[in-house]
Amino acid sequence: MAQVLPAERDLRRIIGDGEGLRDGEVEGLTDHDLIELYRSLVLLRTYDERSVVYHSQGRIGTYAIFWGHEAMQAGSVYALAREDWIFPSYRESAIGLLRGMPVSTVLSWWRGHPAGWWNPLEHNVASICVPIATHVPHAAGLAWGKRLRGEPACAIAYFGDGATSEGSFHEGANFAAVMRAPLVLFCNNNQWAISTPLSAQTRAETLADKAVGYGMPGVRVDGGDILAVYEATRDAVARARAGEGPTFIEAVTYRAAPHATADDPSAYIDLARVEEERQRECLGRYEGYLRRAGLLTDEMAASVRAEATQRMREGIAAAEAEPAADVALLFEHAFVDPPASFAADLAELRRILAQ
Ligand SMILES: Cc1ncc(C[n+]2csc(CCOP(=O)(O)OP(=O)(O)O)c2C)c(N)n1
Ligand SMILES: [Mg+2]
Repeated sequence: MAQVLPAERDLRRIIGDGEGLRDGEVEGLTDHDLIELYRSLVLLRTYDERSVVYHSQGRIGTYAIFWGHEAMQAGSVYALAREDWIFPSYRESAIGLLRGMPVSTVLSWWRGHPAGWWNPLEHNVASICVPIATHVPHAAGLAWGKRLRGEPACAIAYFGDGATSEGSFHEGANFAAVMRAPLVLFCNNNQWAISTPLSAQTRAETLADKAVGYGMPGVRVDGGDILAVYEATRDAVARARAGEGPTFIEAVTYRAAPHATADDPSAYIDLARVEEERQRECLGRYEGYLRRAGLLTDEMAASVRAEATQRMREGIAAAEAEPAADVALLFEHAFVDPPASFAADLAELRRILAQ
């Protein structure tokens, strides 16, 4: 039966600190892989920073910032195969970019425009889930379906520390374990659920301990270490493909940005602690690792960043070029046989909007 061994309570880590703590290596990763991981990290960081600017310019709506969470997203996605399914929460809104989704699609989602809806089959990326943890049973069901069909694909569901207190998390995790569904439960433990700290969320010593109750392995990893995240996810995916069922990964970090653009954390957070975390952010740590390994120069870093910025510029321009959606959309797709009143309601709405 699964147990969280005391040794597993320590955070898995690969990246050193450039001083006393030595850099490790991940077996099987080539220099090319290390640079691809870097590109993903920069793309997500650039997406996030630009989105905060676009929000302040009134070009996108309320936005859930993921600054400092990029290593968890880029590292874990790199461990997946193209046929594996990704179930994101709002915190991973741009994760589809790592599967080739256009920037304009994700920005359109944050603009509340239908161009932001995508067909999940196109990239094997499910819709962005906002109701906390409700996608965990969906991911478990899809993974179980893959197993029943004898297909090798697995699924990964992303959620936060707060989500582990939700009924849907429990249902999904238990179901996946009982059915030995090929699922990776990826918890971004940023230690806050808006203003609720982890200490008020659970009495468990670690979130990974919860895995024991479901009979699955629980692993704790440094969420700011892209290589450790990659390795932990690769192990979990290998278990899933081998028919051994789900794994719970607790990636530990600290939320160093507001929950969203509508939040003011100064009302509840220790800003000195936030500043400390910002100094340890994941992109800088990985750049340090690559530089120490002789794989990254200033010119390369600047060109990867410029390429990502250019993609964002083109993405926002394309999103803003979308014609406004027709209001008929409000009435469509709700009923197979729409009530007769809909036609009159739509006519009324058009009349008001035309005024
Ligand atoms: C079912 C449900 N309840 C409440 C909310 C409101 N809400 C939005 S984000 C959030 C906090 C979630 O925290 P966590 O799971 O730690 O994820 P994080 O935002 O830190 O990534 C809450 C309670 C919601 N979206 N869905
Ligand atoms: Mg959280």
